[in-house]
Amino acid sequence: MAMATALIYDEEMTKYKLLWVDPACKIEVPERLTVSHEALVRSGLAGRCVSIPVRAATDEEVLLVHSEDYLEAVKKTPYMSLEDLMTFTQQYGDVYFHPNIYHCAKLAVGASLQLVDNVMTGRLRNGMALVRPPGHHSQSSAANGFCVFNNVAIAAQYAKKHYGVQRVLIVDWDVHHGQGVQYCFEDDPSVLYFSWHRYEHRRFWPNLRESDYDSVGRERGAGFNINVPWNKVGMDNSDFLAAFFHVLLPVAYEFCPDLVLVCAGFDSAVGDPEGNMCATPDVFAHLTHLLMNLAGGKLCAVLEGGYNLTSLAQSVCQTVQTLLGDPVPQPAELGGPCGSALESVHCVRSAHRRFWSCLRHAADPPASQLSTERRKASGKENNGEEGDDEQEEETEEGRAEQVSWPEPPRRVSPPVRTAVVLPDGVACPDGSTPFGPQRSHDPPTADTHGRCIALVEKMVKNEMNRFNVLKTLLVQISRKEPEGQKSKHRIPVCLKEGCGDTAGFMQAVLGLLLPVAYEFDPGVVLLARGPDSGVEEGTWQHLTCLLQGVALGHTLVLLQENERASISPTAASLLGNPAPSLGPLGARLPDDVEALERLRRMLQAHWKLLQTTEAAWPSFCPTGTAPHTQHDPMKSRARLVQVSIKPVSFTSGRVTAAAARVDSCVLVPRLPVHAVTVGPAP
Ligand code: Q9C
Ligand code: ZN
Repeated sequence: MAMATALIYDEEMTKYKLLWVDPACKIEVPERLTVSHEALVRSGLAGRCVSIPVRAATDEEVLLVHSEDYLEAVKKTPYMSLEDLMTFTQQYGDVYFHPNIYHCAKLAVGASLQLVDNVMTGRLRNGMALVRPPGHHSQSSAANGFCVFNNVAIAAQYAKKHYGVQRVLIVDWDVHHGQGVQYCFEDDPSVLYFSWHRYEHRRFWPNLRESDYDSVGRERGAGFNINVPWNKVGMDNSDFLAAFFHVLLPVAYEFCPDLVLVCAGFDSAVGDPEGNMCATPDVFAHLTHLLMNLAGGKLCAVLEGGYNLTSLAQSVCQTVQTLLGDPVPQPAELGGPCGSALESVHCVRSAHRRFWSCLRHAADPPASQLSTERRKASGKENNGEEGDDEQEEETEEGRAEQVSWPEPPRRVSPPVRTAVVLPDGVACPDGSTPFGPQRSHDPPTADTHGRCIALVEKMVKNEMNRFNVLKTLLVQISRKEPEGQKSKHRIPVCLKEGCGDTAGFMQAVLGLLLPVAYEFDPGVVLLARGPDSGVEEGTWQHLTCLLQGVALGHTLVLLQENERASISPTAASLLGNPAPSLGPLGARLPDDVEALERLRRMLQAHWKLLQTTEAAWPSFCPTGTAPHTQHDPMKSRARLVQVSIKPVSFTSGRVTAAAARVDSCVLVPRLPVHAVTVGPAP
């Protein structure tokens, strides 16, 4: 049971709605909840979750965030006449009351707390609560933006109070700024709040100065409030992933939360009339996956917005299926972030570089900061395009809802997740399946090379990538100097103190390896660990887990013969178990941060997901190579990306253990690694 996923839902929360005409509120409908839940039931996902009953939050719990006066005022709403409800509503912004909303709001808080209880006690691994009303806009003494009580903020305070949680990470991927959450924790260093939001230089609701990137938190909480304002609509998967790779994930790993709460709004997905963004529903599988190994896997997602019922239901399914541990879909076409997204990322990184060691070498604030300020001040550059406000809204809304996108491909839930080929005398790790000759008359070690090749073939046949071309990402971890020519397809990364330096290692994984891996979009990942690599077991597990975000999880891991103690932890990671928390990461060595930053800047001309600034950097052309300016996997002859963290070359290494996710984990006695190279070498 410890690995199970909670689903919390109660039909009662569909039993309130807007009772009068209000164009600002008409999108917040009960069907948001019913379509989401029905999609989970229809897809069989609900049946795989543990269903936890909701409960009503107590006054004491609501008061963890809200004032007594406000609670008492809301308590009276069930007895108000329609006219009184309308009057009561008018003191707040973009929200409506209904005789049953107070009851539902208490259930929404209670559902969030049930989730925290089950995850914090270890009864369940993670979970999602489908709730109405949402919470992240509501404040100590105010309802706002369809929100009555701040579900997630209360959950964070509750976790601190009842479980002694020292650090909570709140990730708000809703397209609106959860200003209520920001106000609640602005001066609190124990809660790190990250929010991206449609901002458009303050022209978008809730039009607050404090939603901009320079609101970093106050006093002891300085550095613990991270705002990524989107100043244009149409942000897509690349833009969202860039914010994760270059802002959220490095900081989150450095912060090392004991619990991750997600303000899971899906109005940032394509088709949503509020967000007008272009991210496809499957991006939420990746956002979820990338967060799932923080806090030892303790992740609670609580529904916030999401107003396109089709997009909402698909996005909820992607999130829940990922929480359940199924392999994540192939990341859709990642063309790299747009200039406006990069400007935002650049601004956030420089605003936060004095607080976080991982950002210390972020670029200086952009020169264009001035233009940003100017645009904000004048607010005029859109003149001529913008007509009557109301009309604009209507057209925009209509446009968004007509957008169509392909239904996300059906995700597999493989019967065999991890197969192993083991050397003699090694027991099969729990949950894995032996691969290769298993009958007693088969020679035990006879053809391990053949078995490895057979395994790769099996993985490849299972799921060809969409180009029907096998692209291999080879990640080699070693203590030796790299050999051979550097190129966009051969990237040696050297750390001063080797792979044993967890902070530096994770910096390289999050800021370099993952963006390249996602953009490369391989069909299979080959992860090979050389002799005495020095990488800590837990760090290795994070690497193994994170790399399963690409190639539909097809990962072939090769371990050294004499490192048998690593077999079980590696198999566990391949099976989808959460990696252990690494502890707050200490300061990275300044030399390493600088070297990695330099490498990132050199490579960003070729790998757009490595970009962190909108400025055009001088193109880097390593001697003797002619990099393609345009990354076209069909035209590119080289199909092998080799990212080597602390130099490599295995020619002399004898490999024993190999493990592959989705149909495979091989332990191959005596296989020289270079023989396993799949596809043409560069
Ligand atoms: N075009 C949440 O997503 N503004 N709240 C409506 C109508 C209010 C969003 C303007 C949006 C509130 C939880
Ligand atoms: Zn929202």
